[in-house]
Amino acid sequence: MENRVVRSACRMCHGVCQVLVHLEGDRVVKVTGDPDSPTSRGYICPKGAASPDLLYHPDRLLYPLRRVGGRGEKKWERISWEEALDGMAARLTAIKEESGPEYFAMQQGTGRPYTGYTTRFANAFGTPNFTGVAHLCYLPRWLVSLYTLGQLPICDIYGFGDEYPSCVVLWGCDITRSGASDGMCGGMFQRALRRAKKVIVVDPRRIAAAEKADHWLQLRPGTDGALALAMINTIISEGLVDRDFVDGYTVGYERLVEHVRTFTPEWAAPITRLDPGEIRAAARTYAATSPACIQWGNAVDMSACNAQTARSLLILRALTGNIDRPGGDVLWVPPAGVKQRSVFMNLEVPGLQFRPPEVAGRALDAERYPVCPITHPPTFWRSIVEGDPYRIRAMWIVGSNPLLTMSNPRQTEKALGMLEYLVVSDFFLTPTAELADLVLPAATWLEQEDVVNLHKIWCVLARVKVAQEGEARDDREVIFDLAHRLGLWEAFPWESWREHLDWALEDTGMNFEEFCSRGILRGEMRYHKYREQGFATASGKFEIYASAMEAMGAPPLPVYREPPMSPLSTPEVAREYPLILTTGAKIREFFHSEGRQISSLREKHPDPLAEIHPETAASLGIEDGDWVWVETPQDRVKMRARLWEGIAPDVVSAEHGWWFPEDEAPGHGWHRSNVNLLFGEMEYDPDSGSECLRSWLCRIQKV
Ligand SMILES: Nc1nc2c(c(=O)[nH]1)N[C@H]1C(S)=C(S)[C@@H](COP(=O)(O)OP(=O)(O)OC[C@H]3O[C@@H](n4cnc5c(=O)[nH]c(N)nc54)[C@H](O)[C@@H]3O)O[C@H]1N2
Ligand SMILES: Nc1nc2c(c(=O)[nH]1)N[C@H]1C(S)=C(S)[C@@H](COP(=O)(O)OP(=O)(O)OC[C@H]3O[C@@H](n4cnc5c(=O)[nH]c(N)nc54)[C@H](O)[C@@H]3O)O[C@H]1N2
Ligand code: SF4
Ligand SMILES: [Mo]
Repeated sequence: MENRVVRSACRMCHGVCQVLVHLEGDRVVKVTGDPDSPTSRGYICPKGAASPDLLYHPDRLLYPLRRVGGRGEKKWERISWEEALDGMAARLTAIKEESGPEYFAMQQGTGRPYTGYTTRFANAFGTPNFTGVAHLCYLPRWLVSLYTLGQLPICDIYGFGDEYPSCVVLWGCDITRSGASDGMCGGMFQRALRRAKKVIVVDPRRIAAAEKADHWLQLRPGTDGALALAMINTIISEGLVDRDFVDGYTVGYERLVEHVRTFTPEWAAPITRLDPGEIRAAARTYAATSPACIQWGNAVDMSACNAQTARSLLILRALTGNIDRPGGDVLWVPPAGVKQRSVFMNLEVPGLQFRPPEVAGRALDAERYPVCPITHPPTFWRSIVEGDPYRIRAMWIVGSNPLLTMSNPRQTEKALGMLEYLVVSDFFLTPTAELADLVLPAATWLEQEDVVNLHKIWCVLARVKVAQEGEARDDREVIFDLAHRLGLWEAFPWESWREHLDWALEDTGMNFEEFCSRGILRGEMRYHKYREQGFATASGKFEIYASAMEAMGAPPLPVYREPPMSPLSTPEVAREYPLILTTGAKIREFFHSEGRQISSLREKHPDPLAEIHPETAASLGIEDGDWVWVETPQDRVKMRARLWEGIAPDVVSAEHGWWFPEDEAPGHGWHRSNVNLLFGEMEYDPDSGSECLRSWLCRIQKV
């Protein structure tokens, strides 16, 4: 048997690492890090190494299945792709003709290879109802970046400008544990941390980077907005502002000075529970050590003021002159000639806009959240249950498991049961997929070819198809085929996926095969671009005072809002539920609700964990490893206690995404340890509609 090694790009998470795929004959036997990769330099995490276990997993969906019994009765028949897609096209056409395109909805989960193609399909079909998780993951940060400076700033850790960050801030982000996020590799970030003179960590948990940090700000969960404002206040009042940048390239500074006058560290101290001196010291370090970059994370996205907090963090970068300078937070230049398909880079390409204006008025969430790029999920699911303003009839979920990954899942379950027609594309029969009428088997990254660009921006990577199990298909081929059956050629003018890839590369002078032999194409980075071309905003400046936010009815200068359930906002609830709950810090071995059936990963992390301070545990008679109930006014779930002094005595951190593939179908015990059951209807962030998943109230009891 011939042994080969193929260079490709991993996609067991958002995907940034270039890897080597080792084959014996046709069989993938191993995946290892690629030492020559500029994006990852040989790094691989446990999920990446487990890729062959996903590819060959015996439970994988390999053929389209049609439901034959009652919903959730687990009776299926295998059908051909022809039959599956013909049937789907017929149902969607009938619904469109009888009721209108808005009676069909789509959902996707986190960013995946097909991001941009699902929205393109929804737009082309004509439905404004596209939902998912974008309101509480990454998109609020990205959107306010567009409104503030025209592009998302990203940490410059690669040394392209011969400088590395002297100060690194990790704000609600634990990238060295998770492996990767938002297009950055944890291994590369570890190098940046080692090289930095100063490290600042903002996290209620003592993450690995906090151990050696110069400042670890262990704030009360959900209060990042107050801390950021107090740091802005300090930098202004102590004269640490980079005047050249602020005077030359921003608007609204004077109004900001007035606005933050009362947001002193003394104001923030009782909110964040940090010492005013600690806040001042961290602000001074950040402002005085340059270049500095802020690696911000998902914790910023899930509060009562996520867009506002993100705005404050953008303003901190501008006040200190760290925007688009080497070693700071930069605006990447994408590789020349590659047609940018990423939603994060190119808004011109049809389908990359989340809601076409001509159908926006028929969306289910008429009273929109201004910074919510999708149909607001809680409003969406409620509208199905209540049939108000109308009840959608059909839905296609591509790669999401909302029963596990979204708040208030009992309502979601009810809603899914009320649909006339549900299609789910996935690798496995998850608790969500089990409720479908039709399930479509998706190809893993080892079965796909791609010009990988989502999230990274400064480069594109080659992904090479090396395997094919059963009839699993690339979701994008499925979207193309269905679109063509529906006559949507204008939005999908390519006969095949490969033709599309060749099209995306045509201006580089390479076809897909030639690109694969190169493996990576990089943009030619230039810094300080704003000096010649300004910023891509209405004023051409960095908008400290954001006119775009104002136009949408959102505060144009950043504010802080207290979580709707907290010791300060609901002291009466806090008497019965005295602990502060944060959920969903990412697990190294799993991607959200994925991977629980992969034994090489599950062995390393067998049970759902809730972290509790040893003193708190002792007062409740709980020992390390005990099963406990984590309970909120909404519901309770069972988790294993992990005692840890790296968390404050009144804070609990619980993992998300837990179901038990080894348990009986249907359901696989999804009610047992699913933290999202703990969150029901609530007061959502008025800008983004985000749920407050990082700061709620709970109590703990031994099972
Ligand atoms: N309480 C709480 N809840 C959270 C979070 C939290 O911090 N706290 N985090 C939130 C965040 S940040 C996010 S992004 C969401 C994630 O939410 P989801 O994206 O819904 O979560 P996943 O479990 O990653 O994915 C769901 C399904 O997609 C399938 N899948 C994976 N890749 C593919 C593919 O290429 N094609 C197809 N068709 N299917 C695929 C998987 O098998 C899995 O069953 O969860 C959110 N949920
Ligand atoms: N292994 C693995 N990697 C992943 C994922 C995965 O599921 N598994 N998911 C991917 C996705 S979709 C995302 S969005 C990213 C997210 O990855 P990150 O951006 O790193 O975010 P999280 O891991 O969700 O949370 C980071 C930190 O936030 C802290 N935290 C909790 N509450 C608060 C708070 O109120 N304020 C502050 N400042 N910090 C708080 C937690 O203690 C945790 O250490 O990871 C991606 N990478
Ligand atoms: S961090 Fe993500 S891209 Fe890198 S090896 Fe792990 S799963 Fe793959
Ligand atoms: Mo996410």
